[in-house]
Amino acid sequence: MILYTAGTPNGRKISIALEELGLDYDVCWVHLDKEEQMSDEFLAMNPNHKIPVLDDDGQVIWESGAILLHLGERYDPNGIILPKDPVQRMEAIQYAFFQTGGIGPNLGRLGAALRKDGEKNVEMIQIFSGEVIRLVGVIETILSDGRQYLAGPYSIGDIMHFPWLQIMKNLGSKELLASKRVCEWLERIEARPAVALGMAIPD
Ligand SMILES: N[C@@H](CCC(=O)N[C@@H](CS)C(=O)NCC(=O)O)C(=O)O
Repeated sequence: MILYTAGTPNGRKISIALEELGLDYDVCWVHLDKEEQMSDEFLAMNPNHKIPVLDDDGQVIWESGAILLHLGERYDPNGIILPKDPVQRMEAIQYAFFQTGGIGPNLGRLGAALRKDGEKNVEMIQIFSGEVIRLVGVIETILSDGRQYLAGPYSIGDIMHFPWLQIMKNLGSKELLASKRVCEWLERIEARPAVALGMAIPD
């Protein structure tokens, strides 16, 4: 297996899952700052020019949620990242989709708006940060029934969200730090040895 990745939250979702499942894989670091994702070789794998991409013995998969689902369906007989119980399994998939339509694009665009050279677009920053804060509140509400992880047991739903929300925490987002259950949930995930290993890739 070859994981095409970079030191970003979307890439780290996949290295976390591969580490959780104890799978052997090679890492190919795609240097986004050098636009390697625009090379003909990379575009032949993913015409959407984004990491992560997984080449699993010739089967090429892109979109982090699809890759996690593939790993869970094919390599997770014990339900480490994709629960075996059908209801919990669908909840895990639900939270994975929730991330690709929620925290992923909104926090991604907020970061891009903040990093933009020159004059900042204050209105865009307000729109994206407002939505991110709202979504953190939704996760705080979901965790308020005492569940340890989003779908009940640990799952791809948590893996999809963790690297993104961990960045907010590390940047000292006051809204996130005020969300007690979200902070405790991040700490639970951070304590997993496979998460520490996956977060260290590809640096
Ligand atoms: N929806 C995609 C998002 C992937 C994505 O945004 N990847 C970024 C890095 S975190 C990227 O490769 N950007 C390079 C580019 O847009 O050219 C997924 O979940 O896999």
